[in-house]
This record gives sequence, structure tokens and C-alpha cells, in this order.
Amino acid sequence: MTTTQVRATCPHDCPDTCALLVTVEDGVATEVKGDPAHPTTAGVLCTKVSRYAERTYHPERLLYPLRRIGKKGEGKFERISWDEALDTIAARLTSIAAVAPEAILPYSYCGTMGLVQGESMSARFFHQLGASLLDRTICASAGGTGYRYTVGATIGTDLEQFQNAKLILIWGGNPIASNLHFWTRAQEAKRRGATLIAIDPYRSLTAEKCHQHIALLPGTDAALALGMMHVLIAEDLLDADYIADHTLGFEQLKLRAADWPPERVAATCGITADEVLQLARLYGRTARAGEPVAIRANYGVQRVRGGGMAVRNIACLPALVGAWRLPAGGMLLSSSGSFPVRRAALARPDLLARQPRTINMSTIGDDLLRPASAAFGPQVQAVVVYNANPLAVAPDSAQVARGFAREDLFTVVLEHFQTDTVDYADIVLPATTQLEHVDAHLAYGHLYMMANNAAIAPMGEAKANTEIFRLLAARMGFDDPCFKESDDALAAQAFDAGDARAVHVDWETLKQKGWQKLAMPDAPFAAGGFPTPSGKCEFYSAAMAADGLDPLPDYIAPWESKASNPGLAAKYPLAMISPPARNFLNSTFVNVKSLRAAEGEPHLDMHPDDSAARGIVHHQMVRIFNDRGSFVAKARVTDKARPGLVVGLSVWWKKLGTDGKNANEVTSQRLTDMGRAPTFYDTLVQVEAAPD
Ligand SMILES: Nc1nc2c(c(=O)[nH]1)N[C@H]1C(S)=C(S)[C@@H](COP(=O)(O)OP(=O)(O)OC[C@H]3O[C@@H](n4cnc5c(=O)[nH]c(N)nc54)[C@H](O)[C@@H]3O)O[C@H]1N2
Ligand SMILES: Nc1nc2c(c(=O)[nH]1)N[C@H]1C(S)=C(S)[C@@H](COP(=O)(O)OP(=O)(O)OC[C@H]3O[C@@H](n4cnc5c(=O)[nH]c(N)nc54)[C@H](O)[C@@H]3O)O[C@H]1N2
Ligand code: SF4
Ligand SMILES: [Mo]
Repeated sequence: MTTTQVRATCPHDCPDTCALLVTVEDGVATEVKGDPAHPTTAGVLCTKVSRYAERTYHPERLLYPLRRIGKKGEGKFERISWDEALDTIAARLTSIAAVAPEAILPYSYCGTMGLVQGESMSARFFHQLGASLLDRTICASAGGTGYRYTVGATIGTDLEQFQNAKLILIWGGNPIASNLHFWTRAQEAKRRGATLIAIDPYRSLTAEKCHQHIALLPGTDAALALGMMHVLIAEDLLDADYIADHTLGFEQLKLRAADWPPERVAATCGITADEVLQLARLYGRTARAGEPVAIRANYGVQRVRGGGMAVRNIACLPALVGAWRLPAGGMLLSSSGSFPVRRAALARPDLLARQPRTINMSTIGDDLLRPASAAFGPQVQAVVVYNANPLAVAPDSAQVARGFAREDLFTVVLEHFQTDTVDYADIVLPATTQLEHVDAHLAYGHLYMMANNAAIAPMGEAKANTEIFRLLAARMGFDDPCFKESDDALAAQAFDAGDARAVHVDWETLKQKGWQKLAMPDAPFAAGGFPTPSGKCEFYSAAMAADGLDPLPDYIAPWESKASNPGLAAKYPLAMISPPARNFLNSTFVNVKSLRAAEGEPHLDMHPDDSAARGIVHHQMVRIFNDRGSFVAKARVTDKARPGLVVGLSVWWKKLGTDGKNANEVTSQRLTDMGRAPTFYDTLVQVEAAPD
């Protein structure tokens, strides 16, 4: 027997991007574990990816190309050859492109975060074709935009510093579920005497283990941050030198913050004025004492109408108290902007003959149903889905299903499994998993460039995304040499080795070592140097003004809340959020039995006051509904949900849910203030006993 150990990288959409060691015995991956030598992975994987071999060898893996024989959505297919599949797709795309290439739409997100299996060969293919561009907004674009306006780039506190912080605000994140290797560091900080505070409408697994939990109403974080600014300024808990040297617009900010005394904030956020006051004081005084104060802001705050502004306001706080001076101070939203990635070399936008229109992935439901018009352009006639499961994850799911059910729409899906989206495909192509292909990765929660080696041969007739697009390009007569590049050649272009941050590591070395930390200063903004237009942390942003936004921190109320839309709230009085379940990764892993068993079934957590008012008891089946749709889940009566809030951990495959539906039946296609992102956690619903 030959046993080898292969260096790999977790491909999932998770900030931790763990270094993996895959044990391969006679060509079979027998164990996937965390690399003990990789500083942030430290030999530990989450439960999900410890099961990666189980997922890879799952008996329901798609192993052959398929053609639909049933109705759309029914999920009935027959096996066909690769030749037939590729010929069918090439013929159909060619004939659509002959009339209107923009009628073709790629739909992809982060099923793999790999730079190679993500937007490299696929992007080249769609650029050459002249297809519509996709605005990839479904996750992080609101917060990312708000952070960039303020700080300049998604660069923040190094994960490897958080154990040294004295105070950590875990703001809109549930790291025990979604950022495990940050949580390890937060716990170490706690052992060393740090205070941990969770800011979250829900008593998540994480909030439960923090010293304090501030359970504000969803979508009101921007007001809480303004209230903190108010107190910091009123009580002079500021770093005047840092403000003078490294920020822009303090005088205007002062006037704005004056409008937000703790009492007003308390009323807006549904918390007490004392909570606002004490939070600001602890933050300001700890910094004043020369101790590191850190904010781990996560994406929970930005899935609401004012999500961009919320992140922007939070991002002003570290500069006010000079927290950036210390390596363990400051803020981390995402570290992705630290990486010198050569996106254009990978995606080759220069192949575009002209600039096509852009379609927002977060409004795919409406856009698939939109007729041709001067404003919209041609009707969408073909969708090619890879690395994504829009039927389950996109908002306003019933509308998404109506779109994909269009008989005249040609749908191709590249997948590992027969997801809800695959059920609507005309042609299904079996894709390789991370164990079967090569890739290069950045991370959004740490600072290591990562390499993934193929550990095993492709399963069945599965092919890598890159190979599929290479083959399609050849069939369609795309003769630019870039369509012949191998995955290794693509991976070798992923990072700019000439950039000092990339420490000149070449791909061969990275592949062998598995990972390489970027050369970044310990405290990125200790001496200012913000990558904003002014070079300062911008409390006042001229760029925001130019983009039609309030240039100062502001509060933008949710689309759907008691305060902002009392008419709607009279009908649908409960705010619903649907954050990630611990054992799933978005909708990935829902079909892995052991992990689904750990989640049980779709639940809805609701406060005892809200259940009592509706005569609902613990473990009763309930129907959650609004004007957009409904889904059924099992009620859990618990004070983890604050009164007025219901929580349905997500994202379930619809067909593995209780009634063939999931939480996205009730979420809306309305977008955020910045970044054109979805507002998953900005949803009013009503709950009733489910009919038998
Ligand atoms: N196990 C697991 N891990 C994951 C994922 C997964 O599905 N499962 N998904 C991955 C992906 S793609 C992402 S983007 C990240 C997301 O993970 P996070 O960035 O942690 O964000 P969310 O999980 O959306 O929300 C985290 C917390 O925010 C709270 N929250 C909801 N609304 C608000 C609000 O208005 N204000 C505040 N302050 N808090 C709010 C929720 O109750 C939840 O506890 O996790 C990644 N990691
Ligand atoms: N209600 C609600 N909805 C949400 C969220 C929420 O919190 N609540 N979170 C949102 C967020 S943050 C995100 S990021 C999105 C995530 O949405 P998606 O990016 O669509 O994530 P997944 O649902 O995990 O689907 C990814 C699919 O890609 C496939 N895949 C993985 N690797 C490969 C590969 O190499 N090749 C191919 N062809 N396929 C591959 C997987 O099998 C999986 O089915 O969901 C969003 N939807
Ligand atoms: S999902 Fe996240 S925590 Fe789990 S192995 Fe992957 S990167 Fe690590
Ligand atoms: Mo995400």
C-alpha cells in the first residue's frame, strides 16, 4: 500500500481558509485533517470539513453529464456523454450569442473560493463570448463598500493578534459557527483577562459565551455606533493626536454625533441607554489606558437596508480612540484587500469586445423574468451556474424558482450534487471537488496565501470547472492562447510575485509549502497611511457624496421594521433573520447525512412572549409567512431570540426542508444602501401554527 500526504486548502466560503493535510492510501483519500504547522489552522478543522472525505465519496455525487428528461424543477435526468453535453451547450450558446450575447448570463459565487476554479477560465470564456457580467453581491458587498469608503481597503487587524486584545467587540458575527479560528484567539484573549462583548439580536452560540451580550434590534447597528461616537466625544475619550494626524472630517462628525445621545440610540436599537453609555465608556477608557481594543465586525450587520452605513460607522470607531496604534487593536471585517491578487490576469476582461450590461445576482428572480427592453437589454435566454446554488440561497426564492422554471430558458449547472438548482437544469455537468483539482487561495480572515494540490483523481467523469470551460472554448472556436492554459499556469498567475507583500514566492514553492504569510506591518494603520483618497480615515467621505450618499455617518432604518414601516408591521410583526447554521456552509453540506442529523430539521427560534401570544408551544410545527411566501419549520421556544425576533438558522436545501421550501421564501430582493447587496435579515413575517 502506498500512503501519501497531500497539502491542500479548505475551499469553502469561510474566513478561516484552513490548511489541510489529506492522507491518500492507494489513490483514496482516507483522512482530511488540519495542518498542525499552519499557524491559524493549528491542526483544527470545523466539524463540516472534517467530513470532507465523506462529502467527496458521497454515494450521490454527480459523476456523469446529464440531460433533463422531466419538467423543470422535477429533477429527472438521463446520462449522456461529455461530447453530447458539450456539443449541446456550444450549439445553444453559439446560436443565442449570434443574436445577443448578453442574453447569456454566468451565475457563480463562492462554492469554492479558489482563484483558479472561481473566476479564471470561466471568466475568460464569458468575456470572449460577450455575455452579461454578473454583479457578485450576495454576501459582502454592502459592508465591503462601507469599509472601503472609510478605511480605504479591506485591510484590518491581523487574526494572529487578537489574543493580545484587552477588549473585543464581536459585532454581528457568530464565530463559533462561522469563524472558528478567530474564536480560538478570542478565548485565549479571555483567558488572558480580556472582555468579550457580542452585539447581536440573537443569543448565538458565541453571544452565550461572551461576558456581555447587547441584543439590539436587527438593522440598527449604525445607530449604536453613532451613540458610541456621541459618548466618546462628549466624555473626551478620544485620541486627539490620532484624530488630528490621521482622520478627515472630525468637526463635521462631531456635529452629526451630537444628534445621537444614548437615549435616542436606545429607542432606535431597542436596548437601554445605559448599555450604550457603558459600551462606549469601556471602549474609550480601555483604549485611553493604552490597552488594545479590537472589533471583529462580521457580515451579520450588513444584510439590512443600511448595512453599508452600519459597517462604515463601526469602522470610524477605532480611529476615534487611536485603536489602530496597537497591533491587537483596530478592526477586522475582511483581510482580502491585503492580497496582491492578479484578478485581471486570471479573468482577462480585455477579451471583451465591448462593455456588456451587468446583472445583479441578488435580483436574479426578477431579472430572469424581465422581458427585453431598452433599459434592460435582451431577455436572459441562457444561464450557466457554477459554484452556486441560487434556488436555495438567493432572496425571494419563489420568484427565483419562477425564473428558472421558464421553459424557454436554457440552463446549465456545474455541480457536485443534485442541488435545488440542478433540478432546473437542462444540462448538468459533474464538477470535481477540492481533493480532485488544483487551486490557489487568498483568505478573508487571515494573511496567508494558500495552495491546494490535487490529492486524488477526479471521481467518475467529473471535470474541473476550468477544464469544462477550456473544452467549451475549444468547441466554440475561441482560439486565444489563454484558453489553453493549464490550472498550474493559471495558479502561477494568481498572486503578483513582484509585489513585496507576496514575498516573491513562486507557485512551485507555494505548492510545496502549502502556504506563505504576506509581508504586512503588524499594525497596518499605526501611523495612518489609509488607502483612501485623502490618505486618512474618512469620517467625511467626498467619494460617498459623489456617489449620492450622505458623506457622514448616518442611520438608515431597515426596509421592514416596526419603526420604519408600521403598516407592514401591523400585518407581519416579527423580524426574521436567517444566519448560518453551524453544521452547514451556506447550502453546502446539507446533504451530508451526519451534518444534517446534527442540525436535525429546520427550526424557528422564537421568544416565549411571541409564541404564547400565538398559542404556539415548543416543538410545534409553524408556518412562517409574508406577502412573498411561506415555509414550515419546528418552533423552538427560547429567550435566545429577543422579543419580536424570530431566527431560522440556514441555508437548508429546499427539498430537504420540511415542506420543500426554506427561509428565502420570505426574504426580499430589496437591496442595501451601498454595494447593491441583498437584505436577508431585513424581513418582517408572521408566524402561525402549521396546518396538519
Ligand atoms: N458554519 C458556517 N460557517 C460559515 C457559513 C455558514 O453558512 N455556516 N457561511 C460563511 C459565509 S458565506 C459568511 S458570509 C460568513 C457569515 O458569518 P458572519 O459574518 O458571522 O455573519 P452571519 O452569520 O450572517 O451573522 C452572524 C450573526 O449576526 C447576527 N445578526 C443578524 N442580524 C444582525 C444585525 O442586524 N446586527 C447585528 N449586530 N447582528 C446581526 C446573527 O444573529 C448571527 O448570530 O460565515 C461563513 N462561515
Ligand atoms: N436566508 C439566507 N440566505 C443566504 C444567506 C443567509 O445568511 N441567509 N447567506 C448568503 C451568503 S453570505 C452567501 S455567501 C450565499 C452563498 O451562496 P452560494 O455561493 O451559492 O453557496 P452554497 O449554497 O454553498 O452553494 C455553492 C455550491 O457550489 C458547489 N461547488 C463547490 N465547489 C465547486 C466546484 O469546484 N465546482 C462547481 N461547479 N461547483 C462547486 C457546491 O456543491 C454548492 O452546491 O448565500 C446567501 N444566502
Ligand atoms: S469551513 Fe472554515 S473552519 Fe471549516 S475547515 Fe474550512 S476554513 Fe476551516
Ligand atoms: Mo457569505
